[in-house]
Amino acid sequence: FLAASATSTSPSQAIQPVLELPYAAKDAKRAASAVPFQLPTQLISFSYTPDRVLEFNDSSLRYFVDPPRGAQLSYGYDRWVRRPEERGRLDSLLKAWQKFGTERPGVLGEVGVVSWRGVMTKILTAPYEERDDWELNVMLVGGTMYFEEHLSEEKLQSKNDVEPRHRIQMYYGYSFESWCTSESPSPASHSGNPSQPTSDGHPPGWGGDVNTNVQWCSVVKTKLGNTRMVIGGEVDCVRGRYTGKTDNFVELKTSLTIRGASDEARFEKKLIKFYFQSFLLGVPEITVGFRTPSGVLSTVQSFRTIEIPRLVRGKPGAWDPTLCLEWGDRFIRELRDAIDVHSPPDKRNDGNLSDLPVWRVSFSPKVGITVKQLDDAGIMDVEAGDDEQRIGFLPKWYVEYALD
Ligand code: 0WD
Ligand code: CA
Repeated sequence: FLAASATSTSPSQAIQPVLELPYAAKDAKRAASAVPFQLPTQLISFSYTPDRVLEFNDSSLRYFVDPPRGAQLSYGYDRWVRRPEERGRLDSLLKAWQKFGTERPGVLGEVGVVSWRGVMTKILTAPYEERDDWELNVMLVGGTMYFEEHLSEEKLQSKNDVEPRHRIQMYYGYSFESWCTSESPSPASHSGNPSQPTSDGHPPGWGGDVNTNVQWCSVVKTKLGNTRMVIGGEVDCVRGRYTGKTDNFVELKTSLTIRGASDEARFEKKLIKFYFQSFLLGVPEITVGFRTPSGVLSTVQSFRTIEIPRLVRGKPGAWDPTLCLEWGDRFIRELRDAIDVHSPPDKRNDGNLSDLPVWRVSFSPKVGITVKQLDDAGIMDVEAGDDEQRIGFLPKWYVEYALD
């Protein structure tokens, strides 16, 4: 372990590190001991409506259709209804988890981690992350750790003020989702001449204008090593009929057309994120739309999620998923132990509700992770930002329910 240094970037966050996990050396020559990961199964699903209202139904679920080659991914850009960036609160996942627990009490046993899938993806891919740092807020309530992504004010700001060039690239991804999906399950593909408008005034194959408020989310249970986890995430569409299982879920991605060896290596590096993002929710298929720099869809290729590690093995951009699982398992166990040891005994689990400790995990690429307990100012910062009454970052209603 690195020597403990108590210097903090923001005076309001810090007490002192309670845990420092150095970067998992990816060139380690040891045989990675396989940490098992249980196939995820869906517990419950929900939808966000165009007005960003959460509903426990599948109204926002979309169905895969083959997109027209040559489709223009900038189509509809000026009509994009864009959801403002917000803090990655757990509230809707907790509502779903509570609903499941109320309807089917006691089926799951002790759950070690509750998190959005995007956060778990960041944790597992950390050993290979070379550029982006990230932070989490963590609370331990009744034996379960809750993870929330922490975005500083500057990070939130910069996510909202993206450059036009970057903004249109983000839109290409959402537009591809529209070209690839339909509101109803239908065997017909989006065929026809993409330059010829249909009766609704849109080119054939267009699945409807983009509104990023709309999402369909699946909540699954799984297990990493000995830790049972409940993970929620957005699912782009299903192939064929929806059965309530994850086995025909499809993740949609766009990427620049590969033109040479260095493009290929870059794509293979990117596949680690595609892989873990889908793997964590049990999504078996990733369909990638390759596009020109100006946003014309050139080719479409589907990958079977479980085959991706074999595809990159031995290549220039190679990565090893067993190392990530091992790192993730170690991260979870050591974080939990550190929190346990440093929580005042009277505030563990059934202690004073309003006073639960909140922990800040900070990850720096190529360095590793530090964990600190937030001081009062840090906790106030985490609690603020909306009208919900909170204990740390968790809604008060949820903490009361969880400890009941
Ligand atoms: O706003 C935030 N900072 C966060 C939002 C942080 C963490 C979670 N969330 C929300 C998500 O919007 C969603 O409602 O939690 C829910 C589940 O997210 P997830 O599935 O865990 O998120 P992730 O795996 O990171 O992303 C999945 C998809 C993305 O697809 P691509 O193919 O680009 O990976 O969710 C979408 C996006 O389509 N997405 C967003 N869309 C609009 N605004 C955002 C966002 N901030 N984040 C993810
Ligand atoms: Ca996607």
